[in-house]
Amino acid sequence: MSRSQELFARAQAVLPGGVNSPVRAFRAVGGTPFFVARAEGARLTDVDGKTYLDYVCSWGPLILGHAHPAVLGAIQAAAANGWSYGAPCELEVQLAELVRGRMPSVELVRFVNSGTEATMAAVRLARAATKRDLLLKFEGCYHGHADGFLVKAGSGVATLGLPDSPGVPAPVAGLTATVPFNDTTAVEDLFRRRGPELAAVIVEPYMGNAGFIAPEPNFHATLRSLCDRHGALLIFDEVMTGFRVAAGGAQERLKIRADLTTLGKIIGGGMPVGAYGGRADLMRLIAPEGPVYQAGTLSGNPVAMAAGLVTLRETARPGFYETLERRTARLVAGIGDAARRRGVPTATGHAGSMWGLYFAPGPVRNFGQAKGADTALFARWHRAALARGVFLAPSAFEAGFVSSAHTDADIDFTIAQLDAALGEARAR
Ligand code: KE4
Repeated sequence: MSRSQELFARAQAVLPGGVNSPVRAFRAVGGTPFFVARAEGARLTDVDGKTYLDYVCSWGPLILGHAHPAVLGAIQAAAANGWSYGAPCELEVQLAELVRGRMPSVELVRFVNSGTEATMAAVRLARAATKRDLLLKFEGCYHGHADGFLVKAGSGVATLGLPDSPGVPAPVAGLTATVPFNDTTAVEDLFRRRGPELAAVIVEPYMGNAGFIAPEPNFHATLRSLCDRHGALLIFDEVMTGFRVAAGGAQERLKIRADLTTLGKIIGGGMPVGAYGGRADLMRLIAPEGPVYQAGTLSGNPVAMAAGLVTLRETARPGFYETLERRTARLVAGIGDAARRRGVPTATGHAGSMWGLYFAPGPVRNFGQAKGADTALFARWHRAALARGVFLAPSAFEAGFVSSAHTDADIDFTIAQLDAALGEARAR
């Protein structure tokens, strides 16, 4: 029995499913999850000494790779000054100013401790500002695990094939309408039927919780104009895409101004940080300036702020995003070419260093089509890749990431190993 297997057995005696987040349990791909001993750069090393090239990157936060020296130094320096004050500190202001500088639509911002907190608060704010209750989300999008979002959600909910989720009261679920991503006709129809009830539309600008699905050219412009016409707010959930798909996030890439934006992952550099922000007239409704309540014991803590600050500053270096996108494009093209040479129908996509692949003829434009992909083949491919030292997200309904620690040689190695892994997966 390996150390990971021993630890997983122990973990299952004290943690539901042996994990602290469902997708980590490898339920969709089989086998025992490896337990990590340490991580550095683009690599994870497990407790049995095996090393993996990491394309999960902690599900997005680690755009610089693991244990980046500058981030480590910032965390150590901040911690040396104490690590939670329960009172304001300059680091919070610095990170807020940096976020606003990179995302001009975010005129004011509030830091919280996770993406879920950020989206929860943004929807509460939208409902307060519009005095309406109905929320529109898209099938397969995942906005965290707050009750109202667990309706046809992506990520772990899709991975485990769960019904939306028990424990969400029907009246709450009833306040969330869903339509397929990229389906402007369905959106227009919903606005026609229920526009006066709609507080907000919340959307992942690029879908990263059902694999990777890009928006079609007119999709977001249609959302923007429908929201304007009907008095609803547009919330861009950029927890994953923020500072990942471009220096200014998806809203810079798509040239769409959201009313509210939610952030997470990269802005904490691997420490627990979420944020919501946007139009000043909306954000000024948030307590203590306004009546909409939201709070958090550890919000804005100096260590997390320091990690986020240094991470974002590092991404501001000249050519940072261009290099990441070039490497990601090479990776995706390499895998796609290998699959085609093997006669395996494959649909690939990427935006910046966020990427995905479906074993399906494609194009995949919504969650319904994503669910038609060959997930059994994906599971066999995942296991064969892991044996070859490449760690992909353990679900066909998750996006992959490339960090600035991944070198061109790593990309070449990965393409070769994933090609061989596909050959093995097909043979079974
Ligand atoms: P957290 O509460 O997990 O920090 O953020 C929730 C969230 C909100 N919005 C988007 C677009 C997200 O992608 C997420 C979280 N993403 C998943 C990965 N697909 C987190 C990984 C996990 O749940 O273990």
